[in-house]
Amino acid sequence: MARIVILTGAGISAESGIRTFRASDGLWEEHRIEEVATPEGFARDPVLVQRFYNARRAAAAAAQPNAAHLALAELEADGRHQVLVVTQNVDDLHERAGTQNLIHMHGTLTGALCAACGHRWPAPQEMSAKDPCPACSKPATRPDIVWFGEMPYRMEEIWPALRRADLFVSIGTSGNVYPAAGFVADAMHAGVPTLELNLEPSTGTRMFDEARHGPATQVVPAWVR
Ligand code: BJW
Repeated sequence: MARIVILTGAGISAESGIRTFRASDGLWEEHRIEEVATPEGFARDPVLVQRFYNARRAAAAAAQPNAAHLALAELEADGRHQVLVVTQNVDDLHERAGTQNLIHMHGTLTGALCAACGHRWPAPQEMSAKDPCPACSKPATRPDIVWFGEMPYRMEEIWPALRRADLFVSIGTSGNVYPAAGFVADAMHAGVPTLELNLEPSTGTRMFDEARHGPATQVVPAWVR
């Protein structure tokens, strides 16, 4: 059974109405993503950062999976391939579409994390940095999100899966943020064939064996079927 590792980014959720990071101005209320998505940004202005994630949590809850999310769930469900979806996205549209073998390498909006003791629990719709941790009671609640400078989750599972894959597919990601941006090179060095499905050529597009460009809701179902 062919093993397929699929990396997804913000572009796969764009047609569900969730904004990408680097489109147009790449700003949120005049703040660059690097300002609101860092531990330093959180230490500087926790109220602003919680507002950013509260708004994103509300947007994700109101969104629905689109034809691209559904096509990937079908690919896994038909049982002909062993599919692993590694998403950089913090929305839950893959799981709501039915994908089961899924890694959220940058965390999830539905999770809360205690910055003091590391305890994790389901996030309330509206979170505040003053919320006490249910385990240690310290007012150190933060979103369970991987910020710049932090180690993405489950890399020890992702890298071996990538190296032993029969195909690596990258969908809807600009190829600007590491380590995910390096997956195509990692796959290439392991002799794994690579395919890019993106609206436009990504930063690393020339490294892929094949690239198909267009909206995810068209190119992903067309590739799957
Ligand atoms: C469509 C479409 C449609 C639109 N259909 N397509 C210098 C050099 C190299 C690395 C570094 C460096 N300085 C610092 C670093 C490391 C840093 C990094 O990469 N920085 C870069 C900015 C240079 N990385 C980190 O800090 C990471 N940690 C780390 O490296 O730890 C150390 C380590 C060492 C060794 C091994 C492993 C680790 C952590 C990165 C955390 C990223 N966090 C964010 C925010 C948090 C999550 C959140 O709030 O949502 O994650 S940043 C943001 O970018 C978010 C995304 O997941 C991530 C990627 O963005 P993505 O998904 O690619 O979105 P866009 O908007 O960029 O692109 C969308 C694409 O879709 C575009 O191409 C469109 O064309 C396309 N598109 N509509 C199809 N309809």
